[in-house]
Amino acid sequence: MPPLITHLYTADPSAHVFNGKIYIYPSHDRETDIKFNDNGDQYDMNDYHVFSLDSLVDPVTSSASKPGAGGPKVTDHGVVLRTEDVPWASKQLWAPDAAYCATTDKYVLFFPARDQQGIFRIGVATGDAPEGPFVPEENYLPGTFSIDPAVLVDDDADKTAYLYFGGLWGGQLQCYQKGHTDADYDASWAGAKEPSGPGVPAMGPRAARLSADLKTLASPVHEVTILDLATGEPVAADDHEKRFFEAAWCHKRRGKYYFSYSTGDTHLLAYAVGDAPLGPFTYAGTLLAPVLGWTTHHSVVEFPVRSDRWWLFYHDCELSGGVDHLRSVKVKEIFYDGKGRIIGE
Ligand code: FUB
Repeated sequence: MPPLITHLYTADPSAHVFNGKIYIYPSHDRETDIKFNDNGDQYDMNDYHVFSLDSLVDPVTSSASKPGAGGPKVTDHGVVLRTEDVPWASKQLWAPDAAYCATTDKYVLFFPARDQQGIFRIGVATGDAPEGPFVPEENYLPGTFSIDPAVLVDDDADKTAYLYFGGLWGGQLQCYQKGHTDADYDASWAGAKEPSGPGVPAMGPRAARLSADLKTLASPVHEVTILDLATGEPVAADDHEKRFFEAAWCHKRRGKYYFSYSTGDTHLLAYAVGDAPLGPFTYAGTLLAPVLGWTTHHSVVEFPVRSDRWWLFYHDCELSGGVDHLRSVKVKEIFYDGKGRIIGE
């Protein structure tokens, strides 16, 4: 597939349909001299752009064969938030997401960044339109930590919203093995370390219910369980082809919740299925094989709404010739079989 956006490097695409259009909330990758390391320091992004598309020309049937030729027309709405706009943030605006809040009639951008102490937190910023601009809160969302926020607004009467987050290694999730408060943060786990060993379960992504205005957590932080289909037990920490690493996403189809994620150092997009927004989810397979580049990160969205056509937004490093921190957003259609399993790779 050709990249959707070729005038900037973009990654970690969170796509949503607002007012009949697709909006993409990606990271904005940039050149840096910072050396590649397992802490992800080279992902040194400092602003966000928002992009929109009126339609998705099917990349399979369109004549598009190279970047910029014949693919869907994408509008760049420009810079919508910068690090220097965010009072609590010091650096590294990583993978964002956004949601519409019916209670306030506002659009809310969720984003991770390091705070002044170098700890990753999740911030919120609000705007009047899906394309922003977004005004950040003075402080990060209380009770949050780590990276990669993703929001599911459920289709119940209250439009209950759930925030998923977390990421291992540079994302610091492994530093919260004792609990979810600042007092539980264990700096001795910082760096490329994670739980391991016979019988040790993988760390789960974190999730919580959001308040009606989407600006605070309305429930305690919960560790999401991903069960191994074969054993019925939580996926093992040493099972790097199945364990959660980062890039949480949750979408709902026909009453089932599909929780998808990156497996990190095995470079897969995996998914698990459950009956409730906070899980448990049972591992069900892979969505995407490894792409060119170390990271993989995505979103899944139905477009047009209620069409049962589903699209995987993802990224790879083809446009930069394989530079891990210079990625480009792509899209392709995905399909389900009669049992609701995603026909993956
Ligand atoms: O873009 C920076 C980080 O790389 C994201 O937060 C991760 O999910 C990975 O894609």
